[in-house]
Amino acid sequence: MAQERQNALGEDSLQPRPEHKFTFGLWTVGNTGSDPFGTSTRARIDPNESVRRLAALGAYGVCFHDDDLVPPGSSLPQRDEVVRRFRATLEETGIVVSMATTNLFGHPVFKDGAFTSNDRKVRRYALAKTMRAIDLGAELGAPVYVFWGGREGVEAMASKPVGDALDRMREAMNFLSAYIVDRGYNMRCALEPKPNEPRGDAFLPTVGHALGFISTLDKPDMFGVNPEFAHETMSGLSFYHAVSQALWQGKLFHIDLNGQKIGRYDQDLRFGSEGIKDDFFLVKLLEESGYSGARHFDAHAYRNENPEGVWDFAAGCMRTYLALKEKAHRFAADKEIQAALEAASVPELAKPTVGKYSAAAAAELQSTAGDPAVLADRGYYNERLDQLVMDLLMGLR
Ligand SMILES: [Mn+2]
Repeated sequence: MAQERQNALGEDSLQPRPEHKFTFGLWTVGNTGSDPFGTSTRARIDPNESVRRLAALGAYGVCFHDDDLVPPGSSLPQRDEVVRRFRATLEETGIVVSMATTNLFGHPVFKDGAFTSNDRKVRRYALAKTMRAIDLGAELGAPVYVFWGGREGVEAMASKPVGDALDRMREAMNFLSAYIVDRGYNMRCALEPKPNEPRGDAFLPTVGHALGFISTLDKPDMFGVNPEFAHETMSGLSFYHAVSQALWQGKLFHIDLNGQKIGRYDQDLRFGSEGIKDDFFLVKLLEESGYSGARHFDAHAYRNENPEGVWDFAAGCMRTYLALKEKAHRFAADKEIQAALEAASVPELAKPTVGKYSAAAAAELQSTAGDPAVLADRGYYNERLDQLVMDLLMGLR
């Protein structure tokens, strides 16, 4: 088996390396296990310790909310000292900052929302906090800034007209993207949809909603999406389809990988621990699409793990990704699978149906469109194809 796992470079293909671009949020490995029903089960990890442990495992980068790195309430000299130490750790380990974001959900001030709070003073505070967090991200070289609207939502329907809330969200995005340009930061923005939790209903609940919203912004080219496996799956939607369309529209700026059972609360499980077939097609898609961004694991260790279990969790995310990447190579090289794709007419879907409209093309189409009874007579051999995929994933081929 060990022999089979050697890749073309002669290195163990399951060993994470920086060029795989695996990244973790400081809040992911730093998760202390607290949940709505119980307190922390693990101590907070110093961000510098997280960077060193992740570097030792072969990760590429880390990302953070402003408050993950700089404890809230820090004085300016304290903030600068935290940043100086963190930068030294990044230089020592070669780990990069791959993304930055703002905590606009933890403090009680955001209980009614941040950019969409009904209180204008809260909205202005949220913008000011975000500008400082963008400065922090830029200072440490983050190429992507993520907006997850943690508290941007509502329970009492009468309390928040959705159109007004979307106006305020758009105003915030326009203001902050102009700020990034004004400061000369080389940074793109990614919206992270989620259907609910912690709010009863969240604004921009799915990737589709976010893509539609982006087209209304002042600088739509600066904005893409940061889809998350758990969030799309909570909606009962296919994450693979969401990512496929984001790529198709040139809008996949970042991605949050994890595990989630359908219809549950946001579980943020280890990547690959749920939905292995979805994960296979997702990894295949990312690896074959030319996507060059971070493979970010927005997940955390089970609450019953001790501090060592956190690093088992992190290693497991990367190991499963690399194993599925190898399965994708085998899928492409497997002659029987390629023949099954041919039998299912997969290559034919990539061919234009009729091409650009002309009167002549329309007339030609009408005279040659065929007999539906004849066209209906064929099979598409999807059962055989799907079983070959299952056999591949189960290690039977
Ligand atoms: Mn996320």
